[in-house]
Amino acid sequence: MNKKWWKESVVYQIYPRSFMDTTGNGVGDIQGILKKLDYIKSLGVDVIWLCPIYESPNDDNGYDISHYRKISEDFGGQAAFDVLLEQMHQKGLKLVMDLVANHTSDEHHWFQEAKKSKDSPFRDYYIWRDGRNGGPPNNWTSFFSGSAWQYDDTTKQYYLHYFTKKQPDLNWDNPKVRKEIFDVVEYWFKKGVDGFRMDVISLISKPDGLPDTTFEKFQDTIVHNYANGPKIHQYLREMNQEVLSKYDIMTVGEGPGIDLKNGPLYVGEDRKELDMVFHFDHMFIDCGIGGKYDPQPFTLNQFKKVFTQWDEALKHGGWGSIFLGNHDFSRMVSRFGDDGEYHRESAKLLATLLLTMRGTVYVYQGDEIGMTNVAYPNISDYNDVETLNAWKEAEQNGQNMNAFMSIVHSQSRDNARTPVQWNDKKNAGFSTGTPWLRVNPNYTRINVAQQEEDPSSILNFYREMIAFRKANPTLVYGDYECLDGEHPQLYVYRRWDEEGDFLILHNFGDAPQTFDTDLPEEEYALIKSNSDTFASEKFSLGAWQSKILKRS
Ligand code: ISL
Repeated sequence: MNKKWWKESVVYQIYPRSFMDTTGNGVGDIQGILKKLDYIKSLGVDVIWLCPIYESPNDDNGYDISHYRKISEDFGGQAAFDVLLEQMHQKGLKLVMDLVANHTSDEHHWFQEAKKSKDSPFRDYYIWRDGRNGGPPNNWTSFFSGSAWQYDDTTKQYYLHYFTKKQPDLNWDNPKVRKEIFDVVEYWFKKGVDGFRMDVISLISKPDGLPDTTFEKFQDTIVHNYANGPKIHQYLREMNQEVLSKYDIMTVGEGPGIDLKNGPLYVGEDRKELDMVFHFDHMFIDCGIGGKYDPQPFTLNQFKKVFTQWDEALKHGGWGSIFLGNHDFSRMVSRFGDDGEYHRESAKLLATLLLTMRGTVYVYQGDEIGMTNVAYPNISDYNDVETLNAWKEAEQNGQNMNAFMSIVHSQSRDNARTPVQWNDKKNAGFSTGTPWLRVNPNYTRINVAQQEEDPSSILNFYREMIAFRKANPTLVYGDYECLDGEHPQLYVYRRWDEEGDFLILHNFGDAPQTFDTDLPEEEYALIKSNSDTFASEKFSLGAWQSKILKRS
């Protein structure tokens, strides 16, 4: 297996609006990140991935970019950014930016020009079609509810938008568009940026003829109509050849619709496209026919299977990304752990899982202290456009809105966007003003300051686990095998190479469990656990306990 710095890295993801506000306007900023750089460094991570900080009207909180080369003044502008990059590099931290190139904001000057007339030199930067029978050109729906087409009165055509109507999709079939984007990427590399996370990169090549979808389940429409279009690999190779290959950087493509079959095509080392992708097989695990807002129960075995199958799919010449949450999903401890009685244990269990898997590890801000989902009482407390649109649609469909509110509580992206809980003071120490999104009321209990003081906190466990992974490259590169034989509550796997042989056991539940195995218990030593107080037999686990055993 080829060794690379980005394979060994632990990445810390920052959603800047919610990280730390230094101006008192209620919105996080770059100065806030600067203030907390030593904290981030103290976790032992290597890379920071910053969600978009470019100029944007914020219809989708920065994922609608109106200027690719300008840092938003809301976040402190270019000057603050330059200081951040310099200080990060001085501290040995790398910076990965977010490239949102499937779409722009409708306020980007390309779109402003494009919509003026059918003859605009920028018209072909976007995807315009005539309507069909007095309605949109096809039956596609947006990720954020409603039609994926918006009628434009000036030129009497529709434009395509997979996300909000303020996020028109770029036309990557136009070589000028590709050139523009490659130039943007190069611009940031020249400034010293160390890589890109590429937003919905799987969607950039549109299918020939934009055919109607025939699928009932939105997930299927994504896979078959929106993602992995006919020229996707051509465009990624082109980007690699033109820009990426010239720099020592890392790339991670975000990909709805990336699955076990096509995943290796994006990241195969010999294919010269991307280094890694984020697939969503475990993130969409609870989506029903109606998608994310139609949640369905899932089993631990489904969850384990995702990790096991992806490891298998990428082990020959590819590389994975290991994450359990980000700014688009509910909090990992609320979703895959227990945010009640076993909050501490289960958050540590999930940390153990993240940091003992093969792949590059991504930790989302706040997960290192076990931040949980929030449950705002009113829909007006929510900000996320996906949530608000889903709410409107449910109302129009006559759904029971009390029941829908509990779906919002479990599914809303705002669960992950509440301000970081720094201390138990006003607004959790995030801002002296009014936070753009209300702080989770549990900040008095769950916060960084309190966990700094507690040697057995979740925070200190993350530090230990990150250091442990760094000290044991077997956990980065070594082989993986799942050994629990589809146990409904245990997840047990082996990680090994010439240097070490680890057995990692997790109990995803309250009832104590014993791993039934022929492995020789006497040859194993307990190296680490998320709890000292539970089961002492090596292959036995208390509620939400994890153990790392090493074979002699
Ligand atoms: O958030 C999702 C499910 O709730 C995903 O479907 C998400 O929309 C998809 O993974 C794409 O996400 C990315 O692009 C969006 C942006 O809103 C997300 O924040 C971003 O991560 C459009 O740019």
